[in-house]
Amino acid sequence: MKNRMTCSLIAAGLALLTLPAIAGNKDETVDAKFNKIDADRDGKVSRAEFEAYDQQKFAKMDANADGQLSLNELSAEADLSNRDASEKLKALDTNGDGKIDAAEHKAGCEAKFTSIDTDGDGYVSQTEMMAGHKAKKSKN
Ligand SMILES: [Ca+2]
Ligand SMILES: [Ca+2]
Ligand SMILES: [Ca+2]
Repeated sequence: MKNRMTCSLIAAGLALLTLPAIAGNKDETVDAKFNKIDADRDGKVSRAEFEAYDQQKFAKMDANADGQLSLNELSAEADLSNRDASEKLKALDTNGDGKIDAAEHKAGCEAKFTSIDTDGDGYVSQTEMMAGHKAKKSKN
């Protein structure tokens, strides 16, 4: 798994976006989350499903509906420590304005999908999601 370090780090940072309440919990949560994302229930998460879920997440986190996620919105909704939230913000805020806009969020989501889809078949299986989750946890 060491050669997956880079992927894991990316996944770790980005996974926080769609793992709002997952800190310190167990695999059932990944299960539940997977089922939520897998809208057509075919047992795998397509990129479209993943992005749809992420967009919902974004809208939900964007408390003041300005189309951007501030550090406060990130830490509030994602239930992150301030440090984690600011790390995530730094990772996704590619234009450096201190907020995550929809495009940045989507880019992060795509990168995350790619990093989690370790066999590159264009779908995230439950196993892959679990592995991504573990990678995140081992970082924390
Ligand atoms: Ca599916
Ligand atoms: Ca930005
Ligand atoms: Ca896959």
